[in-house]
Amino acid sequence: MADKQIDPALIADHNQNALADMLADYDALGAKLARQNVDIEQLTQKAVDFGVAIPSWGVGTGGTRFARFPGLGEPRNIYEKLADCAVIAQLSQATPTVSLHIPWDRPDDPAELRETAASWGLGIDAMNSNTFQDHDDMPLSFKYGSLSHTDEAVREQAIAHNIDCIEIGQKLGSKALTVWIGDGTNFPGQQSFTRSFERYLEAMKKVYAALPDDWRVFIEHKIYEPAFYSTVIQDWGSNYLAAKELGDKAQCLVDLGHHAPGVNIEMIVARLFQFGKLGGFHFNDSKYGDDDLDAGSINPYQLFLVFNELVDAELSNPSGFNPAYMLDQSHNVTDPIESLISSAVEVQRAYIQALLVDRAKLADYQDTNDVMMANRTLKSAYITDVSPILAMARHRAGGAIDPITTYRATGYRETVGKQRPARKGSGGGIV
Ligand code: LRH
Ligand code: MN
Ligand code: MN
Repeated sequence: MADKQIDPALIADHNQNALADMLADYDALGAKLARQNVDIEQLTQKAVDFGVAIPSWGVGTGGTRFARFPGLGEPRNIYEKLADCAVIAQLSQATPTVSLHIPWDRPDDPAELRETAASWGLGIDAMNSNTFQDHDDMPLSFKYGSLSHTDEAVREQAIAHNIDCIEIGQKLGSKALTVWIGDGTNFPGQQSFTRSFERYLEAMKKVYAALPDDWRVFIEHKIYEPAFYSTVIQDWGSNYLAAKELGDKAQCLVDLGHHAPGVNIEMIVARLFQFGKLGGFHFNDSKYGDDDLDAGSINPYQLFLVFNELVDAELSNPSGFNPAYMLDQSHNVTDPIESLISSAVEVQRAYIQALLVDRAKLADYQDTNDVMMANRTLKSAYITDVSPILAMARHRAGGAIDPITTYRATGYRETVGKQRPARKGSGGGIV
């Protein structure tokens, strides 16, 4: 039995107040769905089974690369980050795991960290390596790149760091390494596109060789930033080529904020899955670039369309379907616990809405080129308010019917505010 961060009696109290309305809404939705031959109970079970990992760095309020605005009770170490993640998990019942970033979360005693996480009912998701900044304990600088650096000694330092992340991850029970590099150039002519990619591949082969049999490595692409002219792994094309070159354990990770505005991300998802290379996601939302805003806050239709492809993929090839779902967000204008709860719920919502798509009808409309009805089929799933299903799933799993209101009532933020004095700082770091 896991320890609880929030008193279950307080959650039960709040749920009691919200229960009658929730049940009425659930029954009404159940009746409506039954008329479409959809069993609401099956959807509720899918919502109960759904999980998305919390990024450890998301519970801080570091925020932008321009400045830090420390929030009340900001976690100061990985244990405090896990405590906040446990609150999110308990209230939302949708975030069973935490994704760690090294060196930010380097544990002194991995076995103890694993136990602490488990005591709160949390598992450890993918390990994220970091060669986009210099480390105090490393002699060489990543200023001009890491895995693709011109200097072999820097590349070896970056390889060793990635292998270190795998080794820490093994002790924590993780099964995946996510590699995002900031390597690239700011000026035309600064580097050779071809030779940089060759050096990257050669280095990644060494990281790949260190992967345990049951691990995967997720390669994350990003169009630009911190490099503004060219980036070594800039899009899904380079990502796919790298993953293909490395082998079956290498797959592509899609961070929703890492594409040019207007790019059809859902189509990238379909292509990667079709060719066995869809590894996972960093869910977030954005208006302009890698804004790292809450999932579903700017373009919820895009999130739904991504899940529409995922549900389609799962139905077409269930045995080949195993993408890792993570959030990746970090900003500084909301309480991060509230934002992460909200994102988890929005990702879960998109999944349930996508399950509502009448796929047999859609395929018919597609085959007969009935464009209007094909589009309406998607839209009718998207405009269905599945909130009662999400609320019921939380309730049944021991979470909160209304997680953000319940969170506010716990006074958790005020309590940790007293226990964790604020840290001042100037740089935010590039996330
Ligand atoms: C890069 C990124 C990547 C990093 C994280 C902190 O922009 O999305 O996933 O590991 O931010
Ligand atoms: Mn990311
Ligand atoms: Mn990013």
